[in-house]
Amino acid sequence: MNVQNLQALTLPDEKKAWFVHDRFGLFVHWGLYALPARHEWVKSREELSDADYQNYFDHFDPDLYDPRDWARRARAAGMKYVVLTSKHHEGFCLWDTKTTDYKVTNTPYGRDLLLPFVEAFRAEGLKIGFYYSLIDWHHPDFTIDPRHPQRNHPDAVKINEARDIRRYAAVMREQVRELLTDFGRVDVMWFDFSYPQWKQGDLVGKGHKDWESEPLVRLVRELAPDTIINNRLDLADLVPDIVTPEQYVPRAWPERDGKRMTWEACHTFSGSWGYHRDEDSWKSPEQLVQLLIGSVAMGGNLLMNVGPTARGTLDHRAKAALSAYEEWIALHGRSIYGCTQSEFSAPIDCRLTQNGSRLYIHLFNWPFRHLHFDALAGKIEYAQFLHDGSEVAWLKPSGNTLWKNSQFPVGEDAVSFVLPVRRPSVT
Ligand code: JFZ
Repeated sequence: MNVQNLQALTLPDEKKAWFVHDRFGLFVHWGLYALPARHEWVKSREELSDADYQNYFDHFDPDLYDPRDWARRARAAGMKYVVLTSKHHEGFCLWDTKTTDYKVTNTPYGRDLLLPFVEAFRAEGLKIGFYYSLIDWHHPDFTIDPRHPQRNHPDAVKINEARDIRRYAAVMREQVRELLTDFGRVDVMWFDFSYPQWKQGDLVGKGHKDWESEPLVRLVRELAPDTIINNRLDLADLVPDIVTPEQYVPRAWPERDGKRMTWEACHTFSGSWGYHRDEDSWKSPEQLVQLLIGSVAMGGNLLMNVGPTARGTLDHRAKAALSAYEEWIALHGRSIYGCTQSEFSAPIDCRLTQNGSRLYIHLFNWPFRHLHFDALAGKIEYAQFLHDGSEVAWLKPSGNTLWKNSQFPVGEDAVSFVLPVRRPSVT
C-alpha cells in the first residue's frame, strides 16, 4: 500500500464543514429483516438458510411506504442528513441494481425504494448518505466466515473452495458505482464493517484484502470527490474522514496521532438497528436528548437510528422518539448546530456546548437553585434560558455585586446561576 498516495484520499476539513456544523442525522436500517422483526442479524443469529430467509423476500411488500412522511418527521426532529441502508448484511438491495436479482424490484413490492427516498429527503433539505454493507450473507462468492449464517454447515470449508471473494469485491465496486451514479449527489458513504480478528476453526474474518478496500475508496473518490467516507474498511494507513463510535458516547474526543478526529456516534432508539417488534428497551425522551447533547459536548455528531416496519411505516414508539427531538430542538437548536466542545470544563451533572463566545450549559439533573461555575467569573455578559429567553440571574462575586434572588452567599471566586426551582426543560 502506498501510504503517501493514501493520504491524498482523506477529505480536507473544509469539505467536512457542513457535517461538523449540522451535528445531527437520521440513520435508517430497513431491509427484509423488518419482517421477522427480531434484529437485523436474525439470519446469522438463528443460522437461517437462504431457503428459510426466502420467506421474507417473498413477502416483502411495504404498501404504506411514504418516504415524504419520514423525511418531514426527520426534518422536524432537527436532523440535517440521513443515512439509509442501501444493502445490509443480508445482501438485499433496496434499489434496482444490475448486479443481482436479490433486489426490491423482484419482491411483491416490485418497485425501487431508493430513489423516492432520496428525493423525499432532499426535498426536506437533508443531505444524503448510503450505508453499504461489506458483508453479504446472500452472495454466492461471499465466503463463509465466523459470523456467517452457515458457519456451522458441515461442509463450510469445502463450500468456500468454490467461492471467490475477488469476484465479490468486483461486484461491490459495481454496486457502489451504481449508488454513486444513479441517485444524484451522495454526501456520505458509510461502509460496514471489517473483522479480520474473528476466527472459528478454519474460518477467518474479513478485512481490507477481502473487500479490496483501497480500490473501493479510490472508486468513491473518483465518482464522488466530496463524499465523506467512514472508517470501517480496515485501512490502517488511511486517515478516515470520520470515525464512528457505536452505541456509546466517547469519554474523550477521539484522536489519531495527537490530532482530533471528526466523529459521529451512532445510536439506536431501542437496541437493535432493524425494526424489533418486541424489544422493550426504548430510550426515554430525556436519554435521547442527552445523547445528542453529550455527543456535541464531546465535539461529535449523532446519527440516530430508526428501523421502519415491514409495511413501510414508523411505528408509534419511533414516532414518539422523533417527536421528543422535535419538541426539544425547536427551542434548543442553537445549542447544537455550529456548536462544539467548550473550552471550559463542565460543572457536575452538566454538559457544555459552545459556539464562539456563546456558551450553552445543559443541566442533566434538576432541581438546582445554584449552579457554581467558578471559571466563568467576570466573563458573563448576560445569561438566559433557551426555552423561553428568560433571564437567568447570576451573582458577581465581588465589587459591584449583583445579589439577585439569592438567599445563599457564594464564595469570593465563584459565579453562581440562580435558577428557578421548577424545571423549565432539560437545558
Ligand atoms: C454494525 C452492524 O453489524 C449492525 O447491524 C448495524 O448496522 C451497525 C450500525 O453496524 O454493527 C457493528 C459493527 C462493528 C462491531 C459491532 C457491531 N464491532 O466491530 O464490534
